[in-house]
Amino acid sequence: MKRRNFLKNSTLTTAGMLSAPLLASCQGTTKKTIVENDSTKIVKPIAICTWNFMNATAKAWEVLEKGGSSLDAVEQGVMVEEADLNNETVGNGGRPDRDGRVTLDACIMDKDANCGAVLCMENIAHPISVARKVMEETPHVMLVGKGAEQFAYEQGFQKTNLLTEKAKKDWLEWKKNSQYETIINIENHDTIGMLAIDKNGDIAGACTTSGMGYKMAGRVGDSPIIGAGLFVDNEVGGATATGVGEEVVRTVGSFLIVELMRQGKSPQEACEEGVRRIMEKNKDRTDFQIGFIAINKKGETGGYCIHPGFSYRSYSEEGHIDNPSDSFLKV
Ligand code: SD4
Repeated sequence: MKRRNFLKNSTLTTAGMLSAPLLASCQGTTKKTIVENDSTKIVKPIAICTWNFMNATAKAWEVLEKGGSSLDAVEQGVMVEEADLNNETVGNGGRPDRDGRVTLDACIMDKDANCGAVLCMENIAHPISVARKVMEETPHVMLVGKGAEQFAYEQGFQKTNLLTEKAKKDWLEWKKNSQYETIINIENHDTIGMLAIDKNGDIAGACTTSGMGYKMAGRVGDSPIIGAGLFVDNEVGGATATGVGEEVVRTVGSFLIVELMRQGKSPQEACEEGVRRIMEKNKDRTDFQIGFIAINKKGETGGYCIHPGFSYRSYSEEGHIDNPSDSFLKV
């Protein structure tokens, strides 16, 4: 039974046990609340994404403006970055692992808490669309590696060489020292996580990445993990992350932020608390970046990060805006 129906039915059952006068007053209140909620329901279509990916939010807004769903908006929005060969942290053109293989991670989540993800998948240019197919065409949430790739071919996706000449050259250069450090570009374009609200007030989210450059073979971060790199609850809001995935996984960051919003925090306050929790577990460490963004049902947004330099893009009727994010560390 859908949760709403369950709540509705349990309200009716409870009402059956109440005395007539009390029932009358309860019904009156309930009805009024419903009417008030309906008449004051604020629907603010908006798309936001990690970093200043303006082409991605422009695409998402194009979908929303035409009345499209938040799910289509986030998928098509992040696809822009997956296709951009100059973006070295997402999709085609992403940096390979230490063995020279480009392995991609992505996940997507809709208004009904349906979700799909692909992890460590090679040779497919749009992992977000494969993640959506996992969500819509299989009984599963996650497909990994060869299985994800095979599923993608079965769904009609084409095999694509994702290692560009530039990425290959940089990797060969890196191999000279093969220093394994989880270096995240603090101020450069990075993983894209996107959240959107459509004209019905429904929220969806998507997150896609090539992960850490020169990572160990098989390494997967937070980005395709529902609850870590992305979480949406259509009754509350959504959150998504960029940065050192291991730290986001340890605190189940995006889920935490949505739960904090459920408890009454604004998206901004929730993102700040999310970063604080991570820093509490890393008292002696400042050598990594994480940025969270969040949106609530009213279309209010927030973003917060560890190091200065992170921002998030938003596109709504209020405009197409780059929102510099405040940071835990000030320099
Ligand atoms: C990861 N969160 O794989 C990603 C990294 C990231 O581009 O944001 N990088 O851990």
